[in-house]
Amino acid sequence: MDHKTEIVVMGLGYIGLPTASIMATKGYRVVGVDLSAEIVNTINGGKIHIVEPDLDILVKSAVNSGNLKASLAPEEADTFIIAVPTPFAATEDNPFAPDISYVEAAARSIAPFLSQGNLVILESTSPVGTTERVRDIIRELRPDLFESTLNHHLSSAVFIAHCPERVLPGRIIRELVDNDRVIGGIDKASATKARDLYKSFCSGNIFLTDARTAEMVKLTENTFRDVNIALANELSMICDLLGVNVWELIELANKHPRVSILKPGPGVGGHCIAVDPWFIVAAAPMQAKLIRAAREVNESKPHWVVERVRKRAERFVKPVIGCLGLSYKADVDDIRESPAMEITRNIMKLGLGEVMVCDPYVSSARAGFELHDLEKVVCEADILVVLVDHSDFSDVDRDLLKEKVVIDTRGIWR
Ligand code: SAJ
Repeated sequence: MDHKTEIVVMGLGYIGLPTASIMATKGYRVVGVDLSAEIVNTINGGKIHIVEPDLDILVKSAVNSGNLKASLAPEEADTFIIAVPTPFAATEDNPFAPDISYVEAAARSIAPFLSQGNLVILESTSPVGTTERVRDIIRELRPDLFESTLNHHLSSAVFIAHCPERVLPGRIIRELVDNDRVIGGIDKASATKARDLYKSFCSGNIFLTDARTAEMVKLTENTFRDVNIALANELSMICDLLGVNVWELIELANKHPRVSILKPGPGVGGHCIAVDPWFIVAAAPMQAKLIRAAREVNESKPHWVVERVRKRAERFVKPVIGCLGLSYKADVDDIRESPAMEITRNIMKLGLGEVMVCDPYVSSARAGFELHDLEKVVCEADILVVLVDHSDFSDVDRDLLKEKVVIDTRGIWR
């Protein structure tokens, strides 16, 4: 029997691990590559290092089937999928500079293992032009792969495409299969070749385009959401000033058939929506005025919440302030770019009194401070600040809240 690896997935995070596991359960022989020995060992033991519904069962069955193996280094395969982080890194010249160094490093590390006819897919959300950069790196390191292109008039010696992930944390496994996908090839043959692969495990429609358009489509999707959340956040601050209940306002405005306002919150977090719009701003700073303003509104919201807490604490001598939630959104463990984390830390810095924090999804070690049970925080706090709408929080006995100051940034107790 041929045990050759068919797919190498670079990066075993929130996107790479579910993708590698789904493909393995569909029968592909997959090697998942990560820089962390701890992550590699955890996965090879059939366990996971992140919290995502049903991912544990999926990874366990993928590893047990013998089709998924984690490794510290890539190897030869037919297809290489890059699913590594693309954060932004402020520099002196450009405060919104995208950092594509992980993508570049992944391209460099797979280059020695490529053969003609292989397919390279970039799944990471990337600034426009990154897929071309991947091609250039591979061409520089492996000119031999491209020589026959000239000789035989093949459209691609190595097929390279961008297929941006679109899954929603908390629903990743379902959305990986069900969502429509956009695939942008470095050329037509690359897009078609990538479609054939995705068709084997995606039930959604697949739309083909060029790589730059696919990159911009993904950035646009997350920017759309950011701009719309910014409107909700701006309304929440305006309503506070005008004495209008923002939750009722939005509910009623949304009764209009063509109005659909999103929910205000403590700010916008996560590794995607709070980051990706900056890639557009960085690429077109003079044109991206609305996109930048929306980012600034969403970034200002955590400061506004801290200021509200400070004001409401004025009538106490040393209040106990209970902060509920640290993750960037409900029912996930991810604290990357979390406004809840930023707010909690800043409240602690103010030194107004004792700060007690609860998040059922996050450990004290990861938070960097002590966490408490929900019941303890709710009972002991004078001021309760709801920062995340975790399901566990909605059941709190309303009688316990009667004597307390409540700042509910998510509107779960209204
Ligand atoms: N949020 C609000 N109000 C809302 C909706 C969200 O304040 O009405 C906040 C959340 O609390 C969170 C942030 O926005 O802090 C982002 O949460 P989210 O659920 O909107 O999105 P993500 O970051 O978890 O996932 C997004 C998704 N993109 C879109 O919905 C356009 C997902 O499909 C992408 O795959 C993902 O980014 C990604 O990886 O790019």
